Amino acid sequence: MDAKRETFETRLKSGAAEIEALLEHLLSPSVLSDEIARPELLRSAMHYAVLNGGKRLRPFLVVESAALLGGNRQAALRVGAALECIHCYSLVHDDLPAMDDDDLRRGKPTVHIKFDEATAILAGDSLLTYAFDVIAAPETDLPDRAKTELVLALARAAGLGGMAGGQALDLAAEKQTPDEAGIIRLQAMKTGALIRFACEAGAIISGASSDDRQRLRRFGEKIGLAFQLADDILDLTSDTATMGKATGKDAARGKGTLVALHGMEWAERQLRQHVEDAENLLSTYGERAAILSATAHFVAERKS
Ligand code: GRG
Repeated sequence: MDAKRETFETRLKSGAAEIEALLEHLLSPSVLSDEIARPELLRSAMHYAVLNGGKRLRPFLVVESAALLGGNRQAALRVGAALECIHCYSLVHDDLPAMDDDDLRRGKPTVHIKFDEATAILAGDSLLTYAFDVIAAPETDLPDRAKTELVLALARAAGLGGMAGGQALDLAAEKQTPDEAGIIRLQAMKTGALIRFACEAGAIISGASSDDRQRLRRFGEKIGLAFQLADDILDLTSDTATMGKATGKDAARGKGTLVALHGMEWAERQLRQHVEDAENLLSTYGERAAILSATAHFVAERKS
């Protein structure tokens, strides 16, 4: 492995450990002020949904984007943990019988299999709500203005006009395959919006200029495109053991993806282009952006 890649992987691993320690604390049985009680079955389902492996890519992007622009690291970790709660909620709900109906996630039984469907729905609901709690809480050491901006941006990324809306379009696409523009929009909403938020959040946390915020946002968009394209390629080329979830489902359902539309060679070329575009957006920061550049490569070259 080359040295750059090794530095990146070490940093991703130590970042994941830090986020997991914080998530462990946030999802402990200790009741917070103004909470009445934490029902144990629901709490343990949330804990299982979140602390079950996972690359922790989104929190890593929040922390590293904030680091690039001089933001408060502890605050970035809390915003990253909040974002991971939303990501994990989306996976729990996506795996439900009414949606993708999957038994395996991150190599383990999905939440509705391990617990039951009602608990999985409530675990997802509570993780979604908790994300906004974690950002707004006094322990997140940021000016109120930054917290409001983060809450607004995260709500827009996760809701009707973002991830949840993208999931609705995805379900509709099983009945009628969208055209290329439709596929791109669906993917930008379903997968891209949270990744874009992760990068933009680093700029908000740092109180960065609007130029920096815009650049980080566009970087997030590019790696969101790369992430989805890589996911579509992996769905065709990888296996359940490596991915920790079912593969080949898109093709089996005849689902419209850009890979299905243009072929593998095009997809790989396009993937390289997204990484190059993402790196070019960071050129103004020079070596300071080396970790974010390496993240763009990782997103495109990941094996799971
Ligand atoms: C149910 C509201 C709602 C939304 C679901 C994210 C999502 C929308 C569905 C997941 C289905 C899926 C496989 C999407 C492709 C991209 C994706 C989110 C992959 C999983 O993310 P990783 O690779 O997973 O970052 P880990 O396990 O590493 O966190």
